[in-house]
Amino acid sequence: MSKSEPINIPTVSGVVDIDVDTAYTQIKDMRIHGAGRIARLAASALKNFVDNSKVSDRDQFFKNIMDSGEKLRSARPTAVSLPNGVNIVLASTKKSYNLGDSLDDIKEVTINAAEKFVHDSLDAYNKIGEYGGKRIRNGDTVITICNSEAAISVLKNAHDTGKGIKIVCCETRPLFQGHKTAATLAKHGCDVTIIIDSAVRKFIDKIDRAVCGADAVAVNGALVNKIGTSQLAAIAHEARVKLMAAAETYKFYPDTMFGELTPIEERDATEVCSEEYLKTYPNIKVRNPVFDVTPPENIDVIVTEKGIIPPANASLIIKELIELL
Ligand code: RI2
Repeated sequence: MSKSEPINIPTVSGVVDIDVDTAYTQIKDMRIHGAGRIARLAASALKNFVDNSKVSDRDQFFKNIMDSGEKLRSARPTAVSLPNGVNIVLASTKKSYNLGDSLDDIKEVTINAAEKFVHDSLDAYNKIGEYGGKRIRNGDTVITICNSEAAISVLKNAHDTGKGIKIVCCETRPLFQGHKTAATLAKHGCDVTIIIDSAVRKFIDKIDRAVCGADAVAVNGALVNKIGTSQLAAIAHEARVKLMAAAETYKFYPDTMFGELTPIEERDATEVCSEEYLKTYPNIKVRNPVFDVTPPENIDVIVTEKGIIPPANASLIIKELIELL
């Protein structure tokens, strides 16, 4: 993906027919990206695994599907939606297996759990859009970063309810996912302007609200999202512009309650500089972290499908999530 490639606008898809290895590769190579999309793809791959399994021994089936879950979880390290999605589906599988259910019953339970996860994930966008959209005022100019379907849902809702908003999209180097967001919103009829990431402070006095997505929310309410989000949040905070993070509840990170930190993915140098440039200057080092951490004091609210919470209440969502897993 580069700024010169045609823009492939991502869609909010339901259950798709994809095997575990292909889903793993597509997520790892970012051919499918976005925290919600990769979680749904992983759930779809687990359903596909069940549909195509020829194994007749229930213990062997259980081992194989757990291994598939492990593989899918490892495709990308930061977006906690991926392990949460896999774990939510496999929690049903485990429960059924431990109850001594037949192989057919374990399979049915797993398929139902995968379909439910995808359905609930898509449903969450509507609720997040509705709740978040209410916090956007008539005539607001709203800035966003990267390509978050949850944030886009908020922006579409505000547009559709006739608030006459204007939207500014940070282009989001190095993969320019902001161009996708701009294209999606422009196709929806919104007034959209793209700016380069380093122009945020220059334009902040024209901005009324900021809205972004989430790859992970920690127990202290800190937000892990696309690189540049913490910079946007700091600039917004300085200018007294409120930042709303849009995050389905499966993007909250249970392990942070027990002391773990969110690992930050670092990707290849060729996403930042061309191969030719890197070959010409082999002594130049390139760093390419994909996410950063926004402290809770720079976040106004987090909008989830269960309602809007202040960052300080993240632990309540995490406690509920732990009960599901
Ligand atoms: P939705 C993306 O990561 C962005 O950081 C975005 O804000 C987040 O996932 C959430 O996206 P990447 O996969 O789930 O593009 O709201 O690296 O679509």
